[in-house]
Amino acid sequence: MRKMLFVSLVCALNIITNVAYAADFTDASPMDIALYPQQNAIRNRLDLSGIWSFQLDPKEEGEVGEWFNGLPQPQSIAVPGSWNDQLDQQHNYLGCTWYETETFVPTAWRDGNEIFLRIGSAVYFAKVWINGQPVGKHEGGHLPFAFTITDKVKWGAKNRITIMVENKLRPDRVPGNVAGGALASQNYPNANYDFFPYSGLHRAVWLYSVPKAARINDITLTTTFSGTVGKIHAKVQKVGNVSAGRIVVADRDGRKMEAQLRFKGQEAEADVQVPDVNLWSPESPYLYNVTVELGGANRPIDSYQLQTGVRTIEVQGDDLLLNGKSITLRGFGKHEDFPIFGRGVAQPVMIRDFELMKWVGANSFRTSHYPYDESVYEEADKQGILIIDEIPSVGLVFYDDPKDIDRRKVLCSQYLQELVSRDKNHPSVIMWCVANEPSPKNLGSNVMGGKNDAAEEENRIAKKFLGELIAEVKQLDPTRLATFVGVMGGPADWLDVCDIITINRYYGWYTNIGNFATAERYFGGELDKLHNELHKPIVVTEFGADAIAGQHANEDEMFSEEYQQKMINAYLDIANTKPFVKGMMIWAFADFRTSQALMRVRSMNLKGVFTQDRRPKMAAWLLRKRWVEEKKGVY
Ligand code: GCB
Repeated sequence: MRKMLFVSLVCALNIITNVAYAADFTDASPMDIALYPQQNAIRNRLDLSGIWSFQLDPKEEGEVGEWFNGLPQPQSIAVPGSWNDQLDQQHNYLGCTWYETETFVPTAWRDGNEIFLRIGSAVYFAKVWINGQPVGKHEGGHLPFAFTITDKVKWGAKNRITIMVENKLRPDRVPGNVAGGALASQNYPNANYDFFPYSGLHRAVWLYSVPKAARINDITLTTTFSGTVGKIHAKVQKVGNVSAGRIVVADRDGRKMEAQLRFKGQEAEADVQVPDVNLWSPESPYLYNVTVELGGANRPIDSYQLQTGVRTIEVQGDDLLLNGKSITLRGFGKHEDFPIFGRGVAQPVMIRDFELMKWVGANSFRTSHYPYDESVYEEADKQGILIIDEIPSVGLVFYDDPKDIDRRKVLCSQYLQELVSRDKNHPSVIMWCVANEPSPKNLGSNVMGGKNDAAEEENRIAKKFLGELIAEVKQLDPTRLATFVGVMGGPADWLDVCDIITINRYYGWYTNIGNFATAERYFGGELDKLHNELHKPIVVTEFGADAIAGQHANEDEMFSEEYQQKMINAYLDIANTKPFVKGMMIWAFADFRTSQALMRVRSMNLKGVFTQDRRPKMAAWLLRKRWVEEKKGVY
């Protein structure tokens, strides 16, 4: 009896305290992540990557127990990095966890600065404390969030930073799981997506300082050209009381072009003309150095440097045009995935991936199924690789609890704002992708794309949901293309809202198994049918087959390297006969970890043309032959 009373008292306390805490946590604002932390003559940054203290909290007692004042039984963990494979026996743990580190904030930052804490990615939900005081919360992984912490910093002493992170799979989350859906018992952990639900602080955590009185808050660069003259249009948002500034563009030879910024309110716009412009393209990824300054030229109050390329991207009729010239995407869908690191930033792997993409002659990839680390986009800018940039909206359905659907919509809109805010100045990003394979309830019976299997109400909800996301992202950024990726067997008319049709197809793998002739006929037939219906260029964003590295057999035997190679070759040949196909992206670049499931031997998706440790399978050599040596057709 006494014990029961104690339990209910703890519960009551728990509820009251949670309510009190909830009131103290502000949501992160997408505006605060527009400019990546930068070290320059005025701004400072401190990377807090390293070994942090960590504690699992399966009973969720940390908030009541005030673990934000110090973890009771910490163990070590590396940040960035997923927790799942760093800890013993916790591979499948997705519940509550606590991260803690301590740091001095440099005294030199004290006067005249606003101090921010920026978290590169916390999968999936995070709450943040500084020195035991609540700072803010954020939902959704793979995108950064930042909070100002100036009034909470202790100067001349260590500051404790505490972050609670959990990754519970729920139907009102994106991504999450499907409530009671067919997949509910078919994989473990029960994610509604085909990659392992790695969890934790996956990217760097930064402290950074910016001038307090007046500072640059956001810079949006857009580019066009006419003949040999390029134009860089800058829209600058600031905070504080300063009325002038400037933008300076420098080319590789040090030639400088400049325009003044005259603020009306907190915004200014300016055009910089670039004579004899070097356009940015995969063949020549020419980058200009851009400096934006506030205040007088001799003693700027704030300054920010970035790089941009002058390029345009558009769809005209059946064509995809980069700088007004037809371009075909040759590339991959990828994942951020590596043994032990999980989904944590692994920069040597990232550099290796760019080397291998160049080695096979690829010019593009999709950030399936979530935005990648910022360093990936910087590298793509430098190396001339085109990116389809996707938010983490995989596994969407439109037939379950309307409250969950509404919540998913709010989250997708938030992700789009954060994504565009973060990535809008990268020339490599040519397309925003608002979802991967949103699916009707009765997916599957419709392989040739004819019959529409979604119920009328479901259709209405799905089209509104997807149409609004496309409209939102186009409003945030009218200079790039917008799409979502269509699932095999899904309703073709949902795709109508996209600027360009992007589809995933698996004839010869999930259907027509082993029967190449039928698979090829269906694939070619469906491409024609979609084109006749939608009259837009098509990019096949996924196609492929699992191959166990080292497994050799006849070409018609699944899971062999020969089967994978033959299938990829056949798809590329078919696409070559269809001028409206403007891209072929193989699924996947490298093998990657998934939840446990019957179709996932070793808990891996083996559709990589490279193994998880980046060794080429036969299919990689095929691509190199086609794309680098023979340049067969466009593929
Ligand atoms: C798909 C999904 C991708 C999966 C892939 C597969 O359509 O977009 O996430 O991994 O199929 O291999 O089944």
